[in-house]
Amino acid sequence: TNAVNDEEAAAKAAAATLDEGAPTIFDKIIAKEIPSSIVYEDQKVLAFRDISPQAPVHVVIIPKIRDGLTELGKAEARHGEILGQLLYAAKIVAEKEGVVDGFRVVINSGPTACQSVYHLHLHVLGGRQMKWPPG
Ligand code: D5M
Repeated sequence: TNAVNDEEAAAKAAAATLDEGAPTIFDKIIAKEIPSSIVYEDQKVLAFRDISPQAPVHVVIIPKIRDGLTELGKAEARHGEILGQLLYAAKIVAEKEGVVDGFRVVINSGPTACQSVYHLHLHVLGGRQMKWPPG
């Protein structure tokens, strides 16, 4: 469909202009320079509602400090702790959102996976029956 093609085109454009040091829209969300609907926050991570929800519950979880983690495919051993914290935050968010009995966590890494923001993030999706394969 066109929607899928648009997503792919946007992801490729984002990757083509990717500068590892460049700030992303998520830096503005962290700095509260643009509004977001925050559902959970602690010292290390921030969780807010996705602007384009793909399920009744769709929350994005990010590390407050990117530290080179533009995408999961760039992770190094030193990122292990924050990666674990992000995954645990996904469970906290699922609980807060009332979907802990059935939810999905997605990480898109790179243009082939349609990543569009190069600041590592988890998607927490729930509130409806999920399908497999995810597409
Ligand atoms: O996911 C990037 C996600 O980020 C995508 O689902 C939209 C979301 N997004 C982008 N800008 C915003 C703002 N301003 N608020 C909330 N959510 C936002 P990816 O896996 O890179 O495709």
